[in-house]
Parts: sequence; structure tokens; C-alpha cells
Amino acid sequence: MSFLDTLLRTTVRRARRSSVGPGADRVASRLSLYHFDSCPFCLRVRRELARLGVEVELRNIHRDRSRYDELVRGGGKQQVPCLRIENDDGTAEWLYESSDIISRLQADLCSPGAAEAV
Ligand SMILES: N[C@@H](CCC(=O)N[C@@H](CS)C(=O)NCC(=O)O)C(=O)O
Repeated sequence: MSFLDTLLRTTVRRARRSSVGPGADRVASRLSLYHFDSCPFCLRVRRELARLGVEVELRNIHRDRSRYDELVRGGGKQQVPCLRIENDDGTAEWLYESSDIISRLQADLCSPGAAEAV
């Protein structure tokens, strides 16, 4: 990658990240998204993650059978996208529905107060 490419990517990433709170990386480290490539609802969520400029672990249920099993066992159904949110005590919340996931990402990652408190 050329110097200019690197500079552009860094600048774009910084611009996107201006909307997220200071604790966003810490919050994001507790999140994982169960998804697969061709799912349009998953794409909506991945686009929002890209817009926010945060990195969330992506767990592809078509490429990795163990991720599919985890999703069904933990979340209770095979539907994607599903956001797994790990709590401090090690328990997990499994959030389905792309609109609900996007609202949750915006609430937890964009508000400085919320991001620091989680
Ligand atoms: N209303 C849901 C729709 C999600 C959905 O239909 N996902 C499909 C994949 S594109 C799925 O997982 N279907 C399997 C199932 O529902 O059992 C959303 O917005 O997230």
C-alpha cells in the first residue's frame, strides 16, 4: 500500500471515529457479531460498524460450524445477524434483529457517557 493510501485510510477512519465515544474500543471488545456474507440484514449491521469505525469480532456461521452451534445454543435460534454482548460477570446477552442491533451499537458506542459507563 502506498503512503497516500495509508494516509487516506487513516484520515477516513479518524473522521468516522469522531462520532464514537472515548470508551468505544473497550465496549467493542466485548461484542461479537454472528453473521454470514450474503445476508442483507448482516450487511446493514456490518455497514454501520464500518461507519462507526469500530472493530467487532465477526463470527461467520457458514464458514465455521462451531460458531453456528454457539449461536443456536447461546441465543436460542439460528437467525442472523445476532450481536453477542459479554457482560463483566461473564454472562452474555444475545441480541437479534438488525434494527435493534444498530440502535444498540449507536447507543453504546456513540454516547461518550454510555461508552464510559459500560
Ligand atoms: N428481521 C430480521 C431478519 C433476519 C433474517 O431474516 N435473517 C436470515 C438470513 S438473511 C436468517 O437468519 N434466516 C434464518 C432463520 O430465520 O431461521 C433482521 O432484521 O435481522
